[in-house]
Amino acid sequence: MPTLDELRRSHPNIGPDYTIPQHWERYGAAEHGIWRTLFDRQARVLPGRACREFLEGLSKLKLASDQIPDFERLSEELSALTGWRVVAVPSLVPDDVFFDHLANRRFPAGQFIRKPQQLDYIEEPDVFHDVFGHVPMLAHPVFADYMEAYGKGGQRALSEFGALKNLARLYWYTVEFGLIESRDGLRIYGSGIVSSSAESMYAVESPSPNRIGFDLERVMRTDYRIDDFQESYFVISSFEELFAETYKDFAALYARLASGPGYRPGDVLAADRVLTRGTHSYRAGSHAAV
Ligand code: HBI
Ligand code: FE
Repeated sequence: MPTLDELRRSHPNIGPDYTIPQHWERYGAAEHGIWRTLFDRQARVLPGRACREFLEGLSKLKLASDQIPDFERLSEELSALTGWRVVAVPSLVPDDVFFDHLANRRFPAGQFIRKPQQLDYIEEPDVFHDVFGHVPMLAHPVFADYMEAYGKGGQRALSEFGALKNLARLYWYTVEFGLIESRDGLRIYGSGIVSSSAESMYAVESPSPNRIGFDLERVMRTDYRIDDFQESYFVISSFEELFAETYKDFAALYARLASGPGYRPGDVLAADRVLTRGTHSYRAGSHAAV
């Protein structure tokens, strides 16, 4: 990740909190066109796959295909619903900066949009992943509280050895790649899935991945892969359950996690509540410590 001084060369107005002006007026037709292409593709894929709360967030915030959203106007809509705002950042920001934003109900969103040759995969979060993928769920009051609590938990985890790795896994398997068992069936709420058309189909329909009932300690012991579709998804029953399971002091949990097994992304354990066992899953055991 570049330092603040390095970023200052391309973003002279960057603040100590890594925020930059969005400069909405500087996006060109080609950039709005990439947003439109991605938005329209997801609008076809997500009905029947994304959860109701995500789709309601999109419509409550009036997110639309025609152009990249103006963060000021979006923040006005969002703050009226849950008190969250969206601020622009160049891309990834350091962990302490990221957590400080979340703890104060500000979502840092990448200002740039991917290039036409990167429609299906980018390494750093852009405005489409961050705004289309993350912001709709922030219009949901319980999820909005969960994200603030995650930020506050992150600030505490920074001072505890090893805890950040465990907490990042929670973020990965919920905020980024979470599934929910709704009354209508299995649905997506994770931003990394809803912002990807191929993974939206894969996560809900493919026989390949495991789909396992969410368990906090199990998730925190499980490595994840960043370079391919997930081998396992963890499935919550409700956002209220997710919040209740995680809104606690993690001190005792972190102490337990300092020893005991760690799991590979594809492992399936005897204790797991398995919703669907993937066709590629390992019969697993534990390997190295977390
Ligand atoms: N910065 N902009 C941005 N977006 C992220 O999702 C993000 C980040 N910095 C750190 C980070 N995520 C993670 O390492 C933490 O959730 C652990
Ligand atoms: Fe993300």
